[in-house]
Amino acid sequence: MKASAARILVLHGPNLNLLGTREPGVYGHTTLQGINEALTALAKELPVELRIVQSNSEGALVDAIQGAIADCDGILINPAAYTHTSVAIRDAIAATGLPAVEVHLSNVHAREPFRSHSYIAPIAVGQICGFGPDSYLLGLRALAGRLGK
Ligand code: CA2
Repeated sequence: MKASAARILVLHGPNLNLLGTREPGVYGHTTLQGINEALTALAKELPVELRIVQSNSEGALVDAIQGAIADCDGILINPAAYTHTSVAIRDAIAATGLPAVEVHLSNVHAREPFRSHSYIAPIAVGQICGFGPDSYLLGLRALAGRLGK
């Protein structure tokens, strides 16, 4: 019998809906839709199934993470600014018991000092940053590998 594909929740945090439309000097010209299309194409190849959510609200992100307990095998997350502030998102990911990979477009360690601290990294499988949209694709490959796909 053919094994079913791993299911991955992809989460984009606050302001990432603005990608490609504001501050291209920092975050590039690729839109969030472009990133999601690239992730969807890679997901077909691996193969894995994706559920993609973007929210500007911490509570909505926590709800989506809790929802993953029922029907996902892993989490790929760019928590955006909540990376540096949110114990709630960290606790929610830890509570799922699911492997999570943290990704960032920019190299958070080469920017303002406050961006070097992540509440998420200690409970993540790993952190990938600085490769622009490719951070997401590298993260998806890494997570799929961790899930045996
Ligand atoms: O580099 C990343 O992916 C970040 O997660 C992006 C966050 C930032 O707070 C993190 O330190 C690093 C900010 C996302 C804001 O996205 C925008 C996109 C276009 C215009 C304005 C903001």
